[in-house]
Amino acid sequence: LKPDAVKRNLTGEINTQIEKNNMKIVAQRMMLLSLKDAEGFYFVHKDRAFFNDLCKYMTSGPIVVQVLMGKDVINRYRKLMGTTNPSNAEEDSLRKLYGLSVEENSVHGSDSKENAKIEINYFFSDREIYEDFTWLRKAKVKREG
Ligand code: FUP
Repeated sequence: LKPDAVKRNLTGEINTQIEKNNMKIVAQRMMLLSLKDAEGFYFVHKDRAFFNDLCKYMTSGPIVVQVLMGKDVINRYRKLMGTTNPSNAEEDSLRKLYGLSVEENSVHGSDSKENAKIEINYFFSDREIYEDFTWLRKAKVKREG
C-alpha cells in the first residue's frame, strides 16, 4: 500500500477488500522507505523516465508492505488492483476507487511468482511470515543494483 493510500487512512479499507476477495494477509508491516530502499525495489525500472520521481514519491510517507496468500493470488490481486493508471482502471478496482494518478496509484502487486519471491524477500524475513513459505526461502534479492 503506497504513501497516498496510507496517508489517507485507507489501509483498513483496502485490507477489507483483500480479505473479502478471499486473499489472506500472512505478513504485514508499516515502514518508511529510504531512497536506497525504493531504488532497490524498483531497480527493474531504473532506465525509465519516471524512475527518480517514483522513488522519491515512494519515500514521501509510510507504506504498508504485506504478503498475500490465496489461490491464483498474483493474478487475482492484480485484477483487484486494476491497471496502472487509475483513470483507465476497471470499475471497482482498488486503483479506480482510490488512486489519484499514475504515480499515486495507491497499491502495488507483484506481477509474477518470480518477482513475488524477490519482493517478499526484500521486505520480510522468514519469521515474519505467518504461513509456511519454504518455497520463498532460497531466492536472493537481486534488485539492489
Ligand atoms: P504496475 O505493475 O501496474 O504497478 O505498473 P508498472 O510496473 O508498469 O509501473 C510501476 C510503477 O511505476 C507504477 F505503479 C507507477 C509508476 N509509474 C509512474 O510513476 N509513471 C509512469 O508513467 C508509469 C508508471
